[in-house]
Amino acid sequence: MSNLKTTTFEYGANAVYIAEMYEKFLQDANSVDANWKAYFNNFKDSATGLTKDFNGGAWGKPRSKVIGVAEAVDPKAAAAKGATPAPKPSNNNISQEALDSIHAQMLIRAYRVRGHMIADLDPLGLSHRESHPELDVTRYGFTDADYDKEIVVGGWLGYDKLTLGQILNILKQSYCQTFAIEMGHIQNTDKRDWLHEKIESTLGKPTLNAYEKKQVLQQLIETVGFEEFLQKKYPGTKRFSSEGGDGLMPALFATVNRASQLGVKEVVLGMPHRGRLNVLTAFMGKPYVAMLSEFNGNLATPDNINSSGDVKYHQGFSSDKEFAGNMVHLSLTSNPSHLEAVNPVVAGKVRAKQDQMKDTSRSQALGILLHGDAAFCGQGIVTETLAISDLDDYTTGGTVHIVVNNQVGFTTSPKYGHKSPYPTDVAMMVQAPIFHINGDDPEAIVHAAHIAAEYRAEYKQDVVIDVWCYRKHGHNEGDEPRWTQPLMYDVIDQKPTTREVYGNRLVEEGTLTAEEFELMKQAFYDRLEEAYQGANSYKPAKADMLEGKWTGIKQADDQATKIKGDTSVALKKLQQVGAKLVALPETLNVHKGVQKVYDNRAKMVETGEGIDWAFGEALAFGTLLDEGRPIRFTGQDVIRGTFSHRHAGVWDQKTEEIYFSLNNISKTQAKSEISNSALSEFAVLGYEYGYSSAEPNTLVLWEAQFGDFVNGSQIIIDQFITSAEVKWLRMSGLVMLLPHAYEGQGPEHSSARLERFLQSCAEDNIIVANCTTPANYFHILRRQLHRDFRKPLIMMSPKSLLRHKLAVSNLKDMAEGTTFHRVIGEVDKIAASAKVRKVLLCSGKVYYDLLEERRNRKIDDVAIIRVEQLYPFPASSIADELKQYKNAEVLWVQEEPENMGAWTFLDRKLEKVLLSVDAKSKRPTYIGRPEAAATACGYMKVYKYQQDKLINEALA
Ligand SMILES: Cc1ncc(C[n+]2csc(CCOP(=O)(O)OP(=O)(O)O)c2C)c(N)n1
Repeated sequence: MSNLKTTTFEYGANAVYIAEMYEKFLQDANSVDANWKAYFNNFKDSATGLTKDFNGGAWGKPRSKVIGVAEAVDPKAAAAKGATPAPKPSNNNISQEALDSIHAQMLIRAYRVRGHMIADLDPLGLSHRESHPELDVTRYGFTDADYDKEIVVGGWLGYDKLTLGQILNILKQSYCQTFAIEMGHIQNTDKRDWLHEKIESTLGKPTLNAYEKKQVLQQLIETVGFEEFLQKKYPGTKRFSSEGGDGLMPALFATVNRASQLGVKEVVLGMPHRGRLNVLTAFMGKPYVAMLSEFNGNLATPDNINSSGDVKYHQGFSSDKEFAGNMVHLSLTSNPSHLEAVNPVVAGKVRAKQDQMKDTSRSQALGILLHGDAAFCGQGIVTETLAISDLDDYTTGGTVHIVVNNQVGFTTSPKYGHKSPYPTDVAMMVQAPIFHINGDDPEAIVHAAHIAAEYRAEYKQDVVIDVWCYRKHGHNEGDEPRWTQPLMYDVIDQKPTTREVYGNRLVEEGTLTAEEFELMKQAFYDRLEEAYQGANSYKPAKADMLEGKWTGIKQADDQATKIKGDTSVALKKLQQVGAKLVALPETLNVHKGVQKVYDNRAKMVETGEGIDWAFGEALAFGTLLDEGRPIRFTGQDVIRGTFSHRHAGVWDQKTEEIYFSLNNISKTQAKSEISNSALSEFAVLGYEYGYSSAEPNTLVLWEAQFGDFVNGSQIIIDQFITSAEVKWLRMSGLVMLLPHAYEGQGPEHSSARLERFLQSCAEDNIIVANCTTPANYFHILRRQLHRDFRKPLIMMSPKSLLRHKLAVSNLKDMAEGTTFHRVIGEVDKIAASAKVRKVLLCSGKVYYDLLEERRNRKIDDVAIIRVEQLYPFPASSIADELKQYKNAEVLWVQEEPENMGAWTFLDRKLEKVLLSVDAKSKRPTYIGRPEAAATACGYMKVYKYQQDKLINEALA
């Protein structure tokens, strides 16, 4: 005890801290925490008060010297010497009453910050929650004898004075029972004060009336009852039961109830496997009969829908449901097994809904994410999504996170996953309040959920509710958990369900009778039995994929992707939009270099010629905006453009304000949101995908800094972008711009791994293109919104071509009568087709290398055909071209190594085309770099040698 005394409040640094705070208070009373303010106010004028004490009283020195004293005390040196207690300063001038009061304040602060460390959180009682030294009253100069002593608390919770015993009682009830909170990491005083007030004024408990308590019990009855029913009827079938973690259901209901009272009309949810079947039914309202029909092995979608489907515990669902008397649209996002990958997708969807509702205060659409404890602390996407959660262009006004902390991940105990007591520390990075709740106390869960929803509504930031629970069975119902957690399961085996725990509690307190409890359980069981009887004859209702915002959009049939779409724009309109795009306000202080770019663009508009890639893109955007179709475009450095080519926004050189001419085309235009993203691929791409999956009428684009970095978001590509439509009947018109070309910049600045996208191509799932002209780029961008279906577009986009003198188009290539070309045939005047010796098929930048060299060498018997769209594979257009050159040798030329690029995707397809046109050449010949492990070499000299070689071979 004497050692503790050395750091008690009235010594050293704490004294300085309080003196400084008092100084701050004297300068501006509002600059200190509300409790301190009340406290200082209370004492300021008193004869024994702090004004005197701090201005030459207890410590007897003005502020600057107090700091000097603090600096003179070297805690490290003191520790080395054996930590002899510092001499106690004289308290001659500070009254015992004032000291007690200050000590009590320190104690209150300690409980607010550390109270969770001794809270009763583990329903299994296995985690050893020790007492915490900072919560020991002796540390603050009190002894057991002081419990009845009255202490001035300066208006805290409306009291002037409370006994130490009363103070401790309030603090323990508020912070140390089944409800606890971590908030010491929140730096904003208002937010902390808000939380203190909410929690202390309620002593950490909600006031629920009998009806509300029965509702909570009903939720548990449905959750536990459904799992028990499934276990009985389908023993051994994988369902990732919620049992042990059933508190997730009151958490969801309470969050949405309170959120709906605060104005939320749409909720987008994301969650993993655990408890999902229950969330789908009991919370989302998917009929039990539909779920049981799937358990019987029937399809989840009607027969006429083209879907390869997914397992039950990945399925999404939407419904309209009443919460606390308010209608709320719920949407549970389909998700893959890949834990946490759905997080940014949900956030992007929420943002899209907010934009649709013009909900700029972000109070009408809310995201709720459920997490497993192991996944939440382990998966990097959690961090990335949190990191973007409060950025202007990504915020959704706060996500409510519910961690179903069952204290195990598959077979792995928490000690292998995180060192701290909680799996939630990652959320501290955004200063989210983190509630820790004992999952066996549903009322504590409800309380946390209410406060979380209120906090989110008030501060528009993320909040975390960590529900400590357990997993009744193994990872799935067929798994034996006792192999790896034998002691834990000894305890779990003895545990009554949360339903029994809470039901019995309500019976004991007289809220309902034991018979009523039994009847409630039986009634639900009867409901399930009825659904079970109907499950075999159940026919799934029509798929909901094309309702609401998607009305008018169709699922593409196998011919649909051949439709060109009306992508041309009248020349006059192009000139008019172009003129607006190049006009910069006179008051804008434009950088010389940027002015030159805009002057050049002005010339392009004037002459209608020489339109480069960036301006072709601007015209596509501008004309879509002019038609009332919004643009959302993000990625790293996209405003200026990685290659200094885009300059979509122009920075005022004096104010750093950014001017977007795209938003100044006309009064009736739609708005573009073009913004530089955080340095993330995984979360940002996931977010933009999510946005596009909720909004079919906005052109949503994401650009990688270099295409090479796209693999940081591989899960989003594999699990969502390329497969969501067939798995979950969810479309997206997202555009991915991936700078890709071999230009001697080394293995990480050359390849967007085109081959990987092509390998994923089937069932017309995505569009993969590598275009060569600004006009074709213009058309393919516009085509994204000008067809009646949506498909993700993966664009290999250019680097050196951005400034290539040949890679230009004319306005008339975008005007009346023009369209996107999936294949572009020979453009030069070469020998008659019968005399053509070789046909070079290629895609992207290598085309210009071949063209220039062919012109240099004045070769006229080699034709070059560009495949601008690689997938859906334009077999008939290629055939039309090849028909002209039936006697020629046909080569596929690429820059990538033979095991990369388009070659392995195309060779068999080209073979079929050659067969179909009865060409002499039966197979295409490969020209390109030899197979390689690294995408590209690291030496310019080697690059040039390789590049010359492949061009030589092609033209030989
Ligand atoms: C990204 C990813 N890696 C690995 C897995 C395999 N896996 C499925 S569940 C699971 C354990 C999850 O533990 P936790 O997050 O605590 O959730 P719980 O199953 O305990 O509810 C693992 C490792 C996965 N689904 N996703």
